[in-house]
Amino acid sequence: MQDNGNPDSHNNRQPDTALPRFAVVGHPNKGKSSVVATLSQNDSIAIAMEPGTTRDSHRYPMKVDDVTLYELIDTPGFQRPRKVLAWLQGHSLSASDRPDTVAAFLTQHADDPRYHDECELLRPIVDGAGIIYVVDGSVPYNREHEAEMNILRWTGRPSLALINQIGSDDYSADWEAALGQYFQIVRRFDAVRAPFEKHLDLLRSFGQLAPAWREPLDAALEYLQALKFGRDSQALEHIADALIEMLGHQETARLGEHESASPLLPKLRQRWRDWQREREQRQRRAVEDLYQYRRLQRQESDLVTPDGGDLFGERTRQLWGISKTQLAAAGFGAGAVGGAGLDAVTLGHSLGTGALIGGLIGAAGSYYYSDKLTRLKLGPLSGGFREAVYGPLKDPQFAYVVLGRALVHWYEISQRNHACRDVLVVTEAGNHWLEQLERRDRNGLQKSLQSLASRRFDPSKRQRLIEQLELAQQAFAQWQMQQFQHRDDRVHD
Ligand SMILES: Nc1nc2c(ncn2[C@@H]2O[C@H](COP(=O)(O)OP(=O)(O)OP(=O)(O)O)[C@@H](O)[C@H]2O)c(=O)[nH]1
Ligand SMILES: [Mg+2]
Repeated sequence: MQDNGNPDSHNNRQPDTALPRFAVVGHPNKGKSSVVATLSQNDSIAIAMEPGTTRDSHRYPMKVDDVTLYELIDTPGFQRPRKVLAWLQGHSLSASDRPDTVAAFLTQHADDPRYHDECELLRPIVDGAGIIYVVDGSVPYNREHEAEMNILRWTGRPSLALINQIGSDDYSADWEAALGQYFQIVRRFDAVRAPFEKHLDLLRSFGQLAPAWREPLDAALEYLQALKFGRDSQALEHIADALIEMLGHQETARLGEHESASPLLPKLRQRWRDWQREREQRQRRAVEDLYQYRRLQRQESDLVTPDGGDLFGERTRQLWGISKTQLAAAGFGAGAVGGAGLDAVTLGHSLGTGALIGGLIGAAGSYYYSDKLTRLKLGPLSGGFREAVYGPLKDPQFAYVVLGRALVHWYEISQRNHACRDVLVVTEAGNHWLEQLERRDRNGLQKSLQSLASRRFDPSKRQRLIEQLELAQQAFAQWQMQQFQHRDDRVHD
């Protein structure tokens, strides 16, 4: 699997001319480290509001299966560009010696603390890296940047400019006009929010910069696409295993012959819920590891919903459970709603399984995860004790809550960029994601989920469950895209 490892000092590297290498440079605090974090898929890189966060250059390889696809070099920002340019101009005789003059500048100023940052950022370029120049398109263009752009042009290295968008104002057209005069390619790229397809587009652009990089970058594109596909499907395995364990889980305790069972019930229920919460966390960590989020756990321990996001919260049920109306809208079948009493819904008939699936789906909150659905079961007396068993929970809402929360977490993680430091937030939805599933697939999923809670899980069914979850995953991603579209439309109205 991928191993980004720790950054190494570029001084230790063996030159490898075929490996595409890019030094990400620019003014302080314009998102250079964010670009590096996103493109090297490494969330351990320091990103901060304060200028001067990055003090030394570091290499960050993008590796898949021990193959380094390309390398990003994070650098400090320019500090004295005008002075450096003046020095270069004073030491150059003609345009043909400009790259050598930049190299001479480095040799002469290697130990000069005034030019520490310029030496750090120029050295990898002189050593053969391409240039990614990052500017902030949300602030007006100013001439201060021209000294920086001139110095970069003097290196003679392949170069590309990225217009990053840190704030909400948009001056990118002015930037484009200016940057176009200095750089071979100019692209807009939001380091924090650009979707994965944009990362791939950017790699394609890099391939245009130097013929020697085209082939390795085409290969990199294929690797990255395969990596994403592989991660999405491994995430499903983690979700399937969590569902199997969570829906089938039981807590047990021993009960003396004359002991009353009633005090045991709240105790076992608490234990059961704690176990479920812990198991869900484990599943989330597994998915985060898969996508190389190593720091997320500490910074953002949980998905945030208005009620704090607890697995057993009322709000959680409303978000991810299925209501009667949604069931009807989703076409679980005529007769799925009503007919079995005021709040009770019998799904068995409409799904053609012949089994009672629903119980009390969509019922008032009091029925949700209630003892009406999960009582304490007592085993036979043996040696003066009985076994008291709590679980599995028969409420079918629970399966949809667990699945919905797992899918939204997966979606947020799989879409996230490694530069993002925001808290994960779950958005509310008007309709239900299940509506995106074909009716046949919805029923198949329902059957599988039901079997998880009703008896010991037959391991030969795991593969089938994963196939159903794959459809659910696609439906969920489609639904999320529609939600975003819907929200964007509202913002622009
Ligand atoms: N909204 C938004 N914020 C960004 C983006 N890129 C950077 N930022 C924010 O801008 C600040 C600076 O980002 P860094 O990536 O640390 O910038 P830098 O150029 O490496 O900064 P120095 O190392 O200090 O020179 C951070 O607070 C980032 O979260 C972006 O694309 N969108
Ligand atoms: Mg930085």
